[in-house]
Amino acid sequence: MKEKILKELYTHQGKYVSGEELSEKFQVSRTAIWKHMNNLKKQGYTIETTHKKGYRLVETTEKLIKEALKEHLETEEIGQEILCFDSIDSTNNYCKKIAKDAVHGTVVISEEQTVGRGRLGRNWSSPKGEGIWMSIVLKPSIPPTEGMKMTQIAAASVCKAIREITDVEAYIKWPNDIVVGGKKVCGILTEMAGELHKIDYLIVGMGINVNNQEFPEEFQGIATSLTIQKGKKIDRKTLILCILKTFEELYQHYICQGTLEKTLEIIRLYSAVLGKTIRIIKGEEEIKGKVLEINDEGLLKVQLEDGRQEMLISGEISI
Ligand code: BT5
Repeated sequence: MKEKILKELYTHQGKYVSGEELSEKFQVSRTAIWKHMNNLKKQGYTIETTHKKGYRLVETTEKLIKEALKEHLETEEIGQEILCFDSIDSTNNYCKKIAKDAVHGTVVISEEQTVGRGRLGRNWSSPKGEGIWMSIVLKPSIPPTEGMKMTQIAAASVCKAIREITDVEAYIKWPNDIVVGGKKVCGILTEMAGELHKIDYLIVGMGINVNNQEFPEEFQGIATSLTIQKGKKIDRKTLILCILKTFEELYQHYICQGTLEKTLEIIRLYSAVLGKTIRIIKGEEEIKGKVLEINDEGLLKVQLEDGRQEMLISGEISI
């Protein structure tokens, strides 16, 4: 019911809808409508109420609304189903729960995550309303060994979209970070379920610091946000729409052509590591190497200090 009322308010595009009209349409009492409105307000929606005219949804940049996203979506498969939450443990966790029955391309977004996750069980700070905490369910017919290419497609789309929408000079720190001025503005977490030769589904989670003004002490010095870089607020909706559109273009190119060519063009152009000397962290051990290339499979070719060359498939590096 809450969803239906919200949709009705949204389709009136900022104009008033009377309680009577709503109660007739949905066959519930006006008191029930009033209670639903109060609940929506508690969830953060700005709904103006006047005695004579009824209710009006004020669209603000403060809150992501499914209908508003869907109205401007320019994709065929990614985001045909969108679920927006006020608070959730983790959008990746939620995707896992629904993945079996979810349609390919389902997008889950939450205003906050209470247990946002990074790789290897690390924590991902996801404060309310400040970032884009979003996951996509994918069901491609590709072998599991190719699954990690989705991280590259996601990284390329987020980086390109940030540049297009905000003009912030974002770079890709292989394999799963987007950085600005050496600090992390986005992290990507790709998870996979399936058998040895077949993927059941993939979940690509993106955490983007958009309007954060500050960070917990532990992340100061390593994290930044688009607002901090740009000096003004960024509209999350516009950025999400651009990310989904770019993701779909790169994804479809990869699925149809079987190559990462388009993605790699972006990854190489905006690489934060190509040609640089990096530290490769392998458990307790740390070795230095110079990045020679990102090959056609998206692997990192590194020249180690002892003269050997190594191909990194994924993992932990620092610049
Ligand atoms: C990542 O892991 O960078 C992947 C982050 C993925 C988050 C998204 S949000 C939507 C979806 N749902 C989830 O639950 N997760 C995904 P990793 O490379 O392991 O980096 C984690 C490290 O980044 C932490 O150990 C912190 O040091 C740092 N960190 C945590 N929160 C941060 C933030 N908001 N901004 C920048 N750095 C952060």
